[in-house]
Parts: sequence; structure tokens; C-alpha cells
Amino acid sequence: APDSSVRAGGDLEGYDEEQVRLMEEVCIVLDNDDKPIGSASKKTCHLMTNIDRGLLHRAFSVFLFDSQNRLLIQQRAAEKITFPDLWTNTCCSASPVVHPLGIAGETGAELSAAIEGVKRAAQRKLDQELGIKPEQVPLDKFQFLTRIHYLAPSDGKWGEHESELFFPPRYDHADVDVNANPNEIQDTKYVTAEELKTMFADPNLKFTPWFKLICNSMLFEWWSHFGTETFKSYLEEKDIRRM
Ligand code: DMA
Ligand code: MN
Repeated sequence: APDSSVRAGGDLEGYDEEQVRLMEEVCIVLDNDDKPIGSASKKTCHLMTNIDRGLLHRAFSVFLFDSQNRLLIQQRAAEKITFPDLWTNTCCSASPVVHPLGIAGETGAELSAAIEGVKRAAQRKLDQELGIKPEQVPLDKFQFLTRIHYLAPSDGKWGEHESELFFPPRYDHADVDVNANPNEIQDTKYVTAEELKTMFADPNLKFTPWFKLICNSMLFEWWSHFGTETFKSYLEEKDIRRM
């Protein structure tokens, strides 16, 4: 259930009303080994004062490719409380607890249960941010790659500390219909790896820290091997990458 007490305290004063409302969502809190140990509001999970004390939550990153092997990227809306205006991967979010007891698998301790829960969370968020309907990103076409444990400040007050799971949500690279939500996204673009590298070299373009980190450490390599046996060897990594 949303935690309506999150508006207390004045931390969210002056921000966009819809984004403030979304800070009431309840996220899955993890121990250092990715095991669920409780829940906390999205606001609580993203305050640097809590992150500095070790608070960690479950999140996911989606990388959607089209039939021409181009990656869908987005520029975050100015309304976003964390990392506004930055270019980033297709879709990211904290994995919310959507039912007081957690929907099937969503609070599961096992990696496979976590993957199933996060696939559902990703499917919902692809619709909420990009207007991509669940039928176009069916759960059985998502592929799990790996997990990273990651911390980055946004500004002085807000930041990220999360264990992220990665997915390409269509291994068959089928085209989907995009209808971006302007409260979340100001621009979208399909890019080849070469086009993305050119964007990275442009000093006028700003990117989220996790997207640059993932691109340089993993994504360009994965991308160059799509459809090959090598790509299969990247799937379902058990170890947590600590970055
Ligand atoms: C945060 O995504 C999650 C990761 C994996 C960096 P976000 O800031 O876009 O979350 P939300 O869309 O829920 O605001
Ligand atoms: Mn997001």
C-alpha cells in the first residue's frame, strides 16, 4: 500500500505533484547479499541520509532493442526528482511492492523469484513511462542478464543505492509502439552502438551515471554479440557485480 506519510517533513516541497505521489510507492529493502529484509517508501530509499547508513533496495534496468538492433534510449523529464533531464537506457525503476503481502514472487528471496517479480515490475513501468503495452513485451520474452550493486548520488539530497537486475525485454527484437509519458520522459531515440558512442562524445549531452557505467562495462560487449552463442554465455549470471 502507498505510504502517505512520505509527504511529511518538507523534503518533497517544490517538486512535481505526480512525481511526489510516486515517492509513496513501497520498495523492497535488501541486505548486502540481495536478500529481501523489508520494505520502505521510494522516498526513504532515495534520501542520501538513509543511503549513507546503508539502506539498499531492489531495482531493475531494461534495454529494449528494435528489429534493426537499435537500443531505445530516453531523456528523463525535468519533473523527475532524481537525475532530471539526463539521457538513459530504455526504462529503470525501483521494484515496488504492489500488494501488502507482495505479489507472487515479488518479495521472493531466491534469485529466480526476484527475476519473476522484477519482470512484472518492468512490464508495468514500460507501460507507465513509455506507453508500451504489456502484450508487446510478454514476460516470457524477457531475458535476465546480471545484477549489479551500485551507489550514486543525484544531488546533495537524493541518490541511488540499489541492487539492479538487467533485462532485454524482447530477445526477438520485435518493434513495439512507443507513446512516452511527458511526466517521465522528454525525448526518446533509437540508436545504434556507434550512434550512442557519438552521443557520449558530445559534451552537450548528459547521461545518468548508471547508464554510462553499464554501457562501458557490459552493454557494448553484449550488444556486439546479440544472436550468437557468446551472448548466451552472458545470460543469467549468478554473481552480483559490485560496482
Ligand atoms: C531508478 O530508476 C532505477 C535504476 C535502476 C537506476 P528511476 O529513477 O527512473 O526510477 P523511477 O522511474 O521509479 O522514478
Ligand atoms: Mn524510471
